[in-house]
Amino acid sequence: MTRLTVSAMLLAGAAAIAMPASAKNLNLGFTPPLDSHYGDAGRAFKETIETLSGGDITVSIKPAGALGGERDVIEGLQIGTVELTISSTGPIGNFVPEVYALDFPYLFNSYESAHEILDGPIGQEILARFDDAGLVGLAWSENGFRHVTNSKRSIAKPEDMQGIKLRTMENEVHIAAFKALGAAPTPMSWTEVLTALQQGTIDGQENPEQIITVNKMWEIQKYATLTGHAYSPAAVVMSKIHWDGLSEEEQGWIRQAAQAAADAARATVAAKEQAGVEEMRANGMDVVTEIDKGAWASAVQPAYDEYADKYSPELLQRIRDAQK
Ligand code: EAX
Repeated sequence: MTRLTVSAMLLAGAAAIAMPASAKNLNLGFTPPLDSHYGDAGRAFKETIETLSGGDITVSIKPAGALGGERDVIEGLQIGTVELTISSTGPIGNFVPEVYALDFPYLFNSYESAHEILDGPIGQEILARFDDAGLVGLAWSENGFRHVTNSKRSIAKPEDMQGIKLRTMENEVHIAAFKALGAAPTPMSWTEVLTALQQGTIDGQENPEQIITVNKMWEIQKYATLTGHAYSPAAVVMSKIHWDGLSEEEQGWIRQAAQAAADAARATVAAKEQAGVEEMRANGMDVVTEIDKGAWASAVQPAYDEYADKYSPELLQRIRDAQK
């Protein structure tokens, strides 16, 4: 046996002695960079759970798509290869159909009403449905109100979207909405978007201001339009396989950490969104801020006509009624 093997075994033995028997390390993946509202949420989660557990539970943050796109990571949670994620709801409807009720365009009137609804009975009922998919929906973090960027032209009216090759999330309600606007929606994982924009295989994409600024999208997108066409929650989700391996006390700590993550993301968006629009302009983007939201909402109505009855129409109606 070589000296190297012996020292490696001694190191491994020492590490095992140093880590308490109940020690658990959880990987937490998301697609935005660490310097983002998702990163702030991830750090809040990590700090909270490591404090509450006295270090028995540690978290390894895996930003910028390190564990794959959002859909891949959700599949990883289902089979237990990944423990945790903070994921926009975009692809989640494919696993938990009730989540589609949150992705309809121009559904939420404001951040305040979105938070109130998501943290109230409706949002909690939807989180409870994650169980059916081998997932544990822990809390509603935040991505933000989504806006359109593109490299072709300044867009102000719905008809300006005609023919724009626009990347969408893998979300059939969003695909239907941009088809109704006359665009050519192209669903793909976020991990492919920046390259596709650089290569010109797509003309544009749609995301909240924070995603636009933290990815310095002015380097590859000349135009932005603050359409605010959909509010994007971000779910804090755990693999049920790993959740079931936790004690009740540890599960309580995980829930507290998830809410701390959600609060951190919302605080970052509230603090940075307006300055972010100025940053987009300062970096040369042509930003259209005033649009006729009524005209845009009417133009995407076919998405409701096609999907409102398909995915938990009762939830969708309750969300609309709660904002009257
Ligand atoms: O990192 O796929 C998307 O557009 C989502 O907004 C994602 O969180 C971006």
